[in-house]
Amino acid sequence: MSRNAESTAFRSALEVIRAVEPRVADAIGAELTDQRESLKLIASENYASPATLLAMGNWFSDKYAEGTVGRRFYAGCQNVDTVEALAAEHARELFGAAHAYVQPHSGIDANLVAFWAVLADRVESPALKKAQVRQVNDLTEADWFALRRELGNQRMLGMSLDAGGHLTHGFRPNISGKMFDQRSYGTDPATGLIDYDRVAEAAREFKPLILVGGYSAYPRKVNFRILREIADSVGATFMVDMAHFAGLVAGKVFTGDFDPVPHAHIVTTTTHKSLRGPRGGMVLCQPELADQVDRGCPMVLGGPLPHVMAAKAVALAEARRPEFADYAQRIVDNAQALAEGLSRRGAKLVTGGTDNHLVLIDVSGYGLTGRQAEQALLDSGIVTNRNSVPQDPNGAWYTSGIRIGTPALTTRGLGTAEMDQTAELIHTVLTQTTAGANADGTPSKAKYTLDPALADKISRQATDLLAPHPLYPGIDLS
Ligand code: DSN
Repeated sequence: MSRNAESTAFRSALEVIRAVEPRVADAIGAELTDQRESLKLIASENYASPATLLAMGNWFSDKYAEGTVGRRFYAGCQNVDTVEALAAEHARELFGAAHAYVQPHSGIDANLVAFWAVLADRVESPALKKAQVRQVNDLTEADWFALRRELGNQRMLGMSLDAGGHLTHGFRPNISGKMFDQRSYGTDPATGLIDYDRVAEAAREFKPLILVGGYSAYPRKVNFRILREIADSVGATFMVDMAHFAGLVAGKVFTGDFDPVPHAHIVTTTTHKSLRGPRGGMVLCQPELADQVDRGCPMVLGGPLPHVMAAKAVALAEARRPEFADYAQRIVDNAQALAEGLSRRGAKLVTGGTDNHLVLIDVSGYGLTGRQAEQALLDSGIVTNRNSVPQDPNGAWYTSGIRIGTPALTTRGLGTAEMDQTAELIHTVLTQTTAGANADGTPSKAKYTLDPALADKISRQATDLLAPHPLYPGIDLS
């Protein structure tokens, strides 16, 4: 692709936008500058290709397409059918999945579709059957009570939020914790690792309808074969949320016991994290759940986003290329180099290291909360996010951890030597930041002191580190 074509496409788009609302065009331009200049270490972010971005900016956005390919509630969906079928085909081929549903707008939406599908498939209910065949108007008062009871009393066992699970894996205040009677499994306090015997014990006691595997902040591989055996031993449906590590599955870095697709009944993901596609979600499943999954819209989701499905098709086609496997391996090599560099300098890491794309620093070792560390790093041009660590004494708002990940910097082309330099920058900021105090002298969980001259110096060093690896080198908006 000629660089000229990319520049022309984005420049022209901004010119058209600027003619209507120049402040939006300016903000889009400013976002590119910010992304180019910051050391982006947010483990769940990435940079989609220009082709993926452009596939979203068009008239597919204007089309309603409730239903699925060939079975729509609106006329004129032939072109939406083309892109949805292509995205699903690429997803099936890439992951070796029996069925792919590419409509979810986000990872949370994908999880809700999965919960719906499992409930609809597993919960025997005449009332539910009526609801599914769209005889909702025929439901009696007694049917409605039955529906609520039958759908509302099911159990979910997932990884706890502070151990690295996601909000939607049964965190009590989340919708998943309201839909299901929930229990969570954590990690071994000594090693920080999942203790599969404890998961099996919890499953035997609790007898969940759904066992959820997967995480947002666990820096290790998960053995999905063992989790499936646990699910089978109690008759649970095994669901995996692979949103964070889908790129590592796609790139065949996680294979065998560590690839969830052959082991789980149903797998959900986002498409924009390590998979490097557009912002969105997706569900892969075994054939027996396919019909229910395909009812995601309109049973759970609003109208699909055809422009995003077009971009999913483009990104998934990219992920099927051999170079994506190389990219996925480099993500992990970089994360391990970053972990090693931090550890060598004295940082305390949850589980002591990583074998995926993310590293979790326990910043209590620096005398800071996650919030103080996140802000001090941001002042220094390093973008991360605070995150709970297992058994976190500071809760989910202030936290005691910083989660960092390598998918974005790896896309820019940074390698292991630069990860060591990144570790040095992070360690310097965290050692030079001191926790502040409240007006009454008590320790503050938010205030901190960092010499602005040092923050500026680190920021310049971060920019220097990025300079040889320009973001979107083919796009010149000047
Ligand atoms: N927000 C995503 C993350 O940062 O991990 C999960 O939903």
